Amino acid sequence: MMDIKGKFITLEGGEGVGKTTNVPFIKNYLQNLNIPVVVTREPGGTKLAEKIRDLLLQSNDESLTSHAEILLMFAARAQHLNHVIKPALAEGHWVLCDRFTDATYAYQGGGRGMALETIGWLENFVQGDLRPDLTLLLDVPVEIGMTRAKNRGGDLDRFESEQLHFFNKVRQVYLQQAQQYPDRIKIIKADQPLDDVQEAIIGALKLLLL
Ligand code: T5A
Repeated sequence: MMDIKGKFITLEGGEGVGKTTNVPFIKNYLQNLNIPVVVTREPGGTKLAEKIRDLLLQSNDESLTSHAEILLMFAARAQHLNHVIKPALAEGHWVLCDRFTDATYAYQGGGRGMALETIGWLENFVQGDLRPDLTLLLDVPVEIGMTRAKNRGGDLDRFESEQLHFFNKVRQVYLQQAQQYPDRIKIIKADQPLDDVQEAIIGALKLLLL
């Protein structure tokens, strides 16, 4: 069993909640405390896992089944865990990951309706007992997140093209997860000015620094 020395932080939330915006802020905050940080994302984070990301996010003529979708998510995660996350943690780096397995519960479980027990089985199979030390769940009403994501411009990916109903289920499962794991998952109210969001993020990070 690998000796884990660094801390594993994940950022979660629906579309357009501000995860990508806050990644550099968290990285700088930790680096200013002399903590070495590896920033990464899911799906993706390795060469092969980024190829899987393309398969997952692009729309294709051949529809992707929900079984294929979840297996690809965990295939990418297996690569990412073994080639990036676990080695970094073992070296004492902190890992900051934009989305992780809570996204699978929310999107494939909530959005697609896959049984949460099945996801739990895959989680144990691929991750063993590795779980994030802290998950920052940026939460905004779905309509606000979708408007922010659309206003950012560019084409919508395969998930962003889903409807309101899908994203409401995604948000509902995220909030359920937070209720189930209150020590690990901290809800950050993200429909407020960025300065206030970042103050709340620092408050949650300080829990890891005690
Ligand atoms: N997925 C992923 C699964 O289905 N299962 C899984 O297991 C995993 C890991 C990946 C997709 O894959 C799915 C979920 C996703 O659909 P992604 O690359 O993570 O996609 O991208 P998105 O979630 O689509 O992320 P977005 O880029 O849409 O949202 P972010 O990063 O949360 O939002 P961000 O930071 O780009 O901000 C959006 C806009 O809002 C503004 C920003 O400036 C930006 O313009 N903004 C604010 N505006 C006002 N007030 C604030 N406080 C603001 N904060 C940000």
